[in-house]
Amino acid sequence: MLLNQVINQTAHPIANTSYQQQSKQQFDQEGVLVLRQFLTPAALSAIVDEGNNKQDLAFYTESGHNVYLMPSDPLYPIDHSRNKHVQSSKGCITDDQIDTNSTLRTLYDADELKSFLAFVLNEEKLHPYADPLSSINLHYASEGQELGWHFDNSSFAITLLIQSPKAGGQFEYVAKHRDSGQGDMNYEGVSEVLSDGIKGTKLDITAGDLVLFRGRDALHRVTPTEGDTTRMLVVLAYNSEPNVELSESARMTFYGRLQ
Ligand SMILES: O=C(O)CCC(=O)C(=O)O
Ligand SMILES: [Fe+2]
Repeated sequence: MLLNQVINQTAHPIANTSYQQQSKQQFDQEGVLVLRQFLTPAALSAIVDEGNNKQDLAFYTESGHNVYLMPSDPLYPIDHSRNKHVQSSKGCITDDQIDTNSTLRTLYDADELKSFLAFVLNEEKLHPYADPLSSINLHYASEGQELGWHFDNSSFAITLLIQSPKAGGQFEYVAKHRDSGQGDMNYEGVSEVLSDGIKGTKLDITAGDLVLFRGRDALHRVTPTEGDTTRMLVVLAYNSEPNVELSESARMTFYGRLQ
């Protein structure tokens, strides 16, 4: 499939300067940008097919972790927001399992998309991961599976919702909930979210939407899938520097293997 058959460029003219500037301005203000119906119906349907065909290859993980995705700190109690555990469970297929001629690869590799995203993210250039697993991931959340509250390790995330469950599977976030660049942990604010004192904003997205967010500073979660339709979501992962591999510990946790 050609790029102009993959991206709905009528709604999202990513090569257009004023569209780029308007997108960047919105992203800077909100910390989140949703490009609704970014994929054409044909591209979405091809990706749904690939997702369904590959679901039995998925590696499933279930873990308890703190919101910082870091080893616990013995200086704080176990129920302090620094250490408090939340649960995450999901299945995942990795870049090496995505077809060479996949629509996802056409999208991921496209210079037009990388330039657009780099502009919005205020990065010079975007690079793929140097390891064979981490660039394109397809996540599966079947009934009861969820992602607990967390801050990502990477500074930005690009996701594409491929299939919504019948209910649940709701992405919720609290934008700009800390300033990690300044070493800010915001234990108070995290504690308020964990105790439901601060509610996350629900992002109302449907299959085919692209979402860009600053996951290192936005606290976010995905509520449990309800019903027998699996939530499918693609993560397009890039780096601001070339030749970066995802850490071995993260690869073992998420994929169960290094290559
Ligand atoms: O599934 C989503 O919508 C978000 C995924 C996410 O937060 C992550 O993979 O870190
Ligand atoms: Fe995340």
